[in-house]
Amino acid sequence: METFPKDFLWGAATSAYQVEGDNVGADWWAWEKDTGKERSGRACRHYELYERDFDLAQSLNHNAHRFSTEWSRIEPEEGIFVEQELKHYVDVIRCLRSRHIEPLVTLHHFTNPLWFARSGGWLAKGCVERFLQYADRVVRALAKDVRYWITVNEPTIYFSHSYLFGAWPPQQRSFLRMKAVEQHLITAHIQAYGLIHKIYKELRLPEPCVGIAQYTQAYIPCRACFRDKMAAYLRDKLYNFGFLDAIARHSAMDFIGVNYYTRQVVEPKNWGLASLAMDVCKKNHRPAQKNSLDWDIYPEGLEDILLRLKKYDRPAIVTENGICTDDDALRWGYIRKHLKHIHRAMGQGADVRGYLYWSLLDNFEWDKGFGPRFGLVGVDYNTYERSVRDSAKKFAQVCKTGVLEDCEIK
Ligand code: GCO
Repeated sequence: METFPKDFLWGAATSAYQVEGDNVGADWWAWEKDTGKERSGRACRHYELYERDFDLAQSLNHNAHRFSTEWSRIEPEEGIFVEQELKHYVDVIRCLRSRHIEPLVTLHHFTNPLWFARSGGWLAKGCVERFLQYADRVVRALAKDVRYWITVNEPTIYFSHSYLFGAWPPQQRSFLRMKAVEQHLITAHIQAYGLIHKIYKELRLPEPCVGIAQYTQAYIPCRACFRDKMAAYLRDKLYNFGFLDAIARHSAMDFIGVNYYTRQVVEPKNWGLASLAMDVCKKNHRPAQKNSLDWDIYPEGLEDILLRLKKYDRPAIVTENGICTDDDALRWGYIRKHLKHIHRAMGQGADVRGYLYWSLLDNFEWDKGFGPRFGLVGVDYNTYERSVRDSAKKFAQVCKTGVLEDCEIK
């Protein structure tokens, strides 16, 4: 039996574009249309249904909820801020607070306004200033009721998918452009960190907690050979810790948001840079249970990551951990195993303050569309009816008591 601290944050996470619906001003909206990708459309209609969704979160004993503000709603044209949309997010936060749920707000979760993308996006000169102008308006509007801010969600996933792999808009395939975007995102975070603290001081509010949500995964050498071990070491250093090291050098983080799902079994075909950076084992030498996107389930990797994050001497919050599956018993097993490994890490000195399951709702899984179902709460995309899964009810018991009972798990 594992017991978590009384003040542990328990809940779930979403992102605006994936759940709200009708984010017509975003770069993703145009990209889906132009490329014939599955459309996000009305998503889960969370923009209209958020009160009912937060009633469900409250009924599931969540005391925290992470969501993002949609930049393209708030600033549909450069310099034009829509008060009504800022008011919407004020209402969202009031709704959470009235249900005793702590809001954790993400400013950038993969999507950009179309005007920003057309002005060169995160490659353009002035991109950081544009982001800071948006951040300034949002933080000033919401500061009174928000303690936790996440400036950028998974910067490494964003710049690799959008500027190196060419998988996401603007579908660039350039190492140098990716590095330029990485640098702009590092600068944007550092300056947003300072801006948020300045605003709270101006408004005479208690200090906020500002960080990023860092995508992490376990890199496991497929064979005990030097090449596989070297590649796994390099990916871990660059992909898991590179961005964090950069912002830590500027002391620009009050906590570390940790997103963790899976592992990567590393097996470079040759000594080429691309092979060392990206090749994985495709022969299933290390079989494991998997989610519906074929990602290995590897909870021990989260324990290792949390222990190695101690070097930053900052508290961690697991800001995303979840499984897309049609087998809800597997979902509960996934949650339990990861909570067990978080607790083991805490027992070895990791300062973990919370766990937010990805996701509260089934939602739009980017270029994978609506197929993968991550939600504690299922969504019927025809009727928008919600259905609370058994795993959500089991997790609710842990959220209520802070105790993870021993039990048979899949
Ligand atoms: C991410 C994003 C989420 C995803 C989730 C499942 O981590 O990629 O934060 O938007 O939907 O991780 O892939």
